[in-house]
Order: sequence, then structure tokens, then C-alpha cells
Amino acid sequence: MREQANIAIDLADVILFMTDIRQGVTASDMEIATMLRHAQKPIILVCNKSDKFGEPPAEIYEFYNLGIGEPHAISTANAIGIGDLLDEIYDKLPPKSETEEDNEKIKVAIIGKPNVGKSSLLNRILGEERSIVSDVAGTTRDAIDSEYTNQFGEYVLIDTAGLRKKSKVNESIEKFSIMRTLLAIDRADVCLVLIDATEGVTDQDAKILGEAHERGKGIILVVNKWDEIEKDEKTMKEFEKNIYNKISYATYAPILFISAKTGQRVQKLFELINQVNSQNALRVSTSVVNEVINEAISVVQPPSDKGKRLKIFYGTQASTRPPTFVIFVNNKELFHFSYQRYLMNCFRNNFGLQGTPVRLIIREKNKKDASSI
Ligand SMILES: Nc1nc2c(ncn2[C@@H]2O[C@H](COP(=O)(O)OP(=O)(O)OP(=O)(O)O)[C@@H](O)[C@H]2O)c(=O)[nH]1
Ligand SMILES: [Mg+2]
Repeated sequence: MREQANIAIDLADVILFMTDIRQGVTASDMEIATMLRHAQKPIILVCNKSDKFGEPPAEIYEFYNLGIGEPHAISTANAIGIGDLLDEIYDKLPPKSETEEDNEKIKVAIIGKPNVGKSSLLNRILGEERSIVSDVAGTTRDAIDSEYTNQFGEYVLIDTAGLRKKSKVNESIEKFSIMRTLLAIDRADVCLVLIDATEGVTDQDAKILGEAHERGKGIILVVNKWDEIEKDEKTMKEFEKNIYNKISYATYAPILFISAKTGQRVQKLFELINQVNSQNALRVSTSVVNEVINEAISVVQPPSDKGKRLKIFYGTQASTRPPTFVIFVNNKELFHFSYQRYLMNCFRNNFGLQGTPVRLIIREKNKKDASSI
């Protein structure tokens, strides 16, 4: 429990220290308070179960003894004091600039199942033993940030804990490792999804890739331990084919074959990272989006159903990371998946968009609305 609490403290921007006003200050409250005093994070002391409206009960004064500051009386059951608590949390959140200071640096998360060589890759890049490497699966527990600059740019490289199969995760410590890895993916601009060349793409690899894909990250598939493979001139192509067969929804992701052990092609990663990062952040003007839509429509007629034909009025890019396009149509139902995929491919072919997921949001608009735009 203590270990879990420590991990949670590390991850947090603000800590709510929750106590029970009906029990008064307990021995474990005292212990937690001691832990928190070392945390150097903003802490808000909360006395729950203060169920009556009006002035906080006299019992609250005892909580000053914890040395955490002013206690806040709330009742979660009766929804008392929650708004004030939220205000307090808001005040204590770090300013935005602090969390975005590394904006020019490309954040790269190295993810993959245990033992695939994530830490080895990081060490190879940095040229030092920053992360512990061993053949014991689950060596890395933490997400470790390292800043790195080379001729290609400035990066923050994040080594992560290997994501295991759910069925094998029983300790809560491991759940926190997983949480840290997922948070690292959230923070990243580009994810390097490592695949073990000696095993090919496994279900677990596909799941990990799915986490990055769903979060809209730039993705590079990195096949590691390439030194272990006996190969001829066809091996790489066959490998590529097998990978894309297994993960057909992410064929946009480029594949690089490397060896963290020998350093083969590791330097090539950075050009790819830069490309994928800029594609993930790409912005396309509305006029260009509509040129592509119009051309797409003229080449392949939109589908129709029971005499009704899909009409695409116009589209616009709503956001980046990943590129997300809103498409206004007469009737959503008619916009079949296959035609969405077709349009998505037209976007990809025209704009590039290699290495990044692309999202379409379909909105209905009646004709009258549409013509007024
Ligand atoms: N042959 C070969 N072995 C490698 C390569 N990269 C890593 N290994 C070996 O694979 C094992 C696991 O390497 P790690 O770097 O610890 O793997 P990890 O993905 O960080 O593992 P966890 O932190 O446990 O998730 C070690 O024995 C490495 O020496 C490679 O390119 N080729
Ligand atoms: Mg590791």
C-alpha cells in the first residue's frame, strides 16, 4: 500500500489527503502526513463525512495537528463543500507553462512488451547505461525521461515498463507500472512500438500498438534484435508483410529494422521520428481539404442506399495530433465505412500523413444549412 501510495504521489500534480472527520486523526493519518511532508507537492487536506451544512464541526480543528495546513470539510455523500474543494484544486494546479516547457522537444515514448529491448535501445542512443538492461522481464518499472540532442533535433526519450498480458498482471505494483506506461504514451508525440524480431508480431504487440493508435500518437514500428535473424534479400519484405497483415489498421506506421545490440540503423530512427512528428501535427487549410474531397467524389461516386445518395457538403480540419477532419454530409447512415476509408486514403495520399492515425468526424447538416456557408 505504501509503495502504491508513493507511486501515486509521484504521478500527481496535486494530492488530496482524505481523512474521516468522524474517526478523528488516526495513527495512519499521522503516518501518511509524514510521507506527504516529503513529497514536495501541493497537498490539500480533506475531512470527509462532514455531513451537516453550515459551519464545519469543531472536530475539524484537531486536523491542524497533521501539519498539512488548513483542513477542508466536505461530505461526498451529501455533496457538501465539493465546489470549494475544486476551486482549491484549481488554484494549486501547476501553471500551464510549467507543464509545456518542453514543447519544442519531441517527446518519444519507447513502448513494447517486457524484454523486447526498450532500455537497450535507450542506452544505445544515449551511449550510456541510463536504464538497467537485463533478461528478466519487467526490469523497468518506471517511465524514465532522458533529454537528448543530436544533429536531427532535440528530444525527450521516455523508457517505459513493458506492458504484459492482462492475465499475468496480478500485483498492484504492476498495475501502476502499466499506468505509468500509459501516461508516458499520453505525454508522447511519437511512440516507438518495439517488436521482437525473434518472435514476430504477437497479440500483445498488437495491443500495445492499439494503445498508441487510439491515443492518436505518431507511431513507428521498430523491429529490434534484427541481429539475431538469419536473413536473405527477401526476409525484410516478408517481415513487413506479416506485420501489416496482423495490424491492418495501422499500415500507415513505417517499419524500421534495428539492433539495439549492434546499433544497426539506430541513427535512422531520428529522421523518421521527425517526419512522423510533423505529420502528426500537420495542419491543412480548409480550401485544400475541400479540393481533395471534391476530387475524391469525382473519382469514386459516394454510395447510395434505397435511392438516397450520400452528399458530402464540405470538410475542414478540426484539430491536430492526430489530424482530425470534420466532414459535413446529408445523412450519416449513408457514409459507409468503406467510403470513409476511401476518403481517409485520399487524405493520406494528398497530404502525406505517414506514421500518424487520422480521424474523421461525420456531422449531418441539412441542405439549407449547408448552402448558407
Ligand atoms: N540479440 C539482441 N539482444 C537484445 C537486443 N536488444 C536487447 N537485447 C537483449 O534483450 C534483453 C532485454 O533487454 P531490455 O533492454 O532490458 O528490455 P526491456 O524491453 O527494457 O525490458 P523490460 O524493462 O523488462 O520491459 C537483454 O538480455 C538484452 O541484452 C538486440 O538488438 N539484439
Ligand atoms: Mg527496460
